[in-house]
Amino acid sequence: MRDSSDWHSTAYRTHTIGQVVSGGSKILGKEVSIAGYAETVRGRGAICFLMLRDGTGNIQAFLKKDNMEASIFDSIQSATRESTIKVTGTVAQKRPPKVPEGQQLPAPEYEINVSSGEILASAETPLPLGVTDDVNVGLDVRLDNRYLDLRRSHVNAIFQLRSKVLQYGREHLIKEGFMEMNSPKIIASASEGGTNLFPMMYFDTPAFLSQSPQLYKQLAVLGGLERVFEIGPAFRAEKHDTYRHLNEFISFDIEGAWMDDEDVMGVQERMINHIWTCVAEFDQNLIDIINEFRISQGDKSITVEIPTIPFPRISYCDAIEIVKSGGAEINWGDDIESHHCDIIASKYPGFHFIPRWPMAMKPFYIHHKENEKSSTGGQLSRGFDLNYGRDEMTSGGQREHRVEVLEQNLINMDLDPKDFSFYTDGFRYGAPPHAGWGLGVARLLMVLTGTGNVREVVLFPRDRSRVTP
Ligand code: AMO
Repeated sequence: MRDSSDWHSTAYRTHTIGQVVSGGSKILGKEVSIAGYAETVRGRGAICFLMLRDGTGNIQAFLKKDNMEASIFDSIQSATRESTIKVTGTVAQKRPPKVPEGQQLPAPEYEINVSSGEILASAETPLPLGVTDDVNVGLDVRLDNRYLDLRRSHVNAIFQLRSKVLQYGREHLIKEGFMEMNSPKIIASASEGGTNLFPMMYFDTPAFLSQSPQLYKQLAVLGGLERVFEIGPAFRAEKHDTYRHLNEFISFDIEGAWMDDEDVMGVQERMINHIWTCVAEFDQNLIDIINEFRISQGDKSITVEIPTIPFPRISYCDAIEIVKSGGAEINWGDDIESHHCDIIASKYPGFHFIPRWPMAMKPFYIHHKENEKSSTGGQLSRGFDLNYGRDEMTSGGQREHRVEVLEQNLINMDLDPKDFSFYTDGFRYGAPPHAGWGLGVARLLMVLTGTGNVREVVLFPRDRSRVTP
């Protein structure tokens, strides 16, 4: 049965349901095997209609007791919803619906006239949440049963879109000369501050889970891999319990030699523009599925508006003035918090960069030019954020490549250069000026899909109260 020259064909099916639905005219009358989840099982006596769904679509299978082994018919007829079933039969065209005279017939639909089948695994009842029927359950129940939640079409569409976003991002960076790398996730010292590390024992040595690939992507660039990117997990032992924080998240990072902050902001906006352009061109079907659900819930539908580039750049100093003129209290040197971002976003509603933060607010690895000061004399850095609405999507910047300044930065931030010698030593033998950024994948997807919580776009989120499934 398996046709090894066609990847659709496996041990359990000759065709996907999508192939039969869209290509039925080419295989009309042919015998096929399909497999999927039982959405509904209807019919009485010697006739049964089984609606089967796989990852590519759904189709009706028609079973007649006279046409098959009675015990198989009986087992399928009594199958519970979401049980997995394989059926074999011929492809038939469904009887076209009656339409008023003069009106065009809809495109032909196909079904399977079943001759044999098999229950692959029975589903227990009741289901903890509705898959095809719209039963309102809370996010916690959904996450506890993510494997079922994922079978709902709009949830499935979100994760297909997530995969596409990563694919388009990758494609774009490779086109711009970046190569993919992987950094260790077990590390010896903090890159993003020492308070939010998850400690662990690495045999007899204390170690931590990595907060970001920061120091390693820089070492790769120092070693001559001029343009690198990584899509990988980052772990933060933050006690936040918000819609945008997780304790494990996927960070999409780049680092490039001979580049400054403005260069990598350019990479970022071109990449986001490319992702949105591709989604608009190739993935409207997924957006439609998400919108169908949103509309059923009374939510506004989403449209993929391709952001124009360049994104606005609002320097930190200007951002502070905008926040002040919006009536909020803030001083130079303060963090720009969500309610401040709302004021900025009312003026700049799409993606916008906030470059040139005060050096004292940025990590030790960020570069500063000694002559770049605020009007009150505060030292500015080459660090930036990318924001959308009230949320930070990305942090990045040009990096400090002068080893003596780097060591002084560590001291200024009460860190011991000795703890970072594995990193600072990489700068002793000639270091190219370089820059990069780290983008929170879930936050970007929250924008694209219009969801209000990163947990909606992360398969198995890890937060303070959740470590399973
Ligand atoms: P930063 O710590 O700002 O910078 O992280 C980069 C981006 O990662 C996302 N992010 C998070 N997402 C979900 N939950 C969290 N707890 C969380 N923390 C951060 C955000 C954020 O903008 N090394 C630098 C990057 C660089 O300079 O290259 C860094 O990690 O979207």
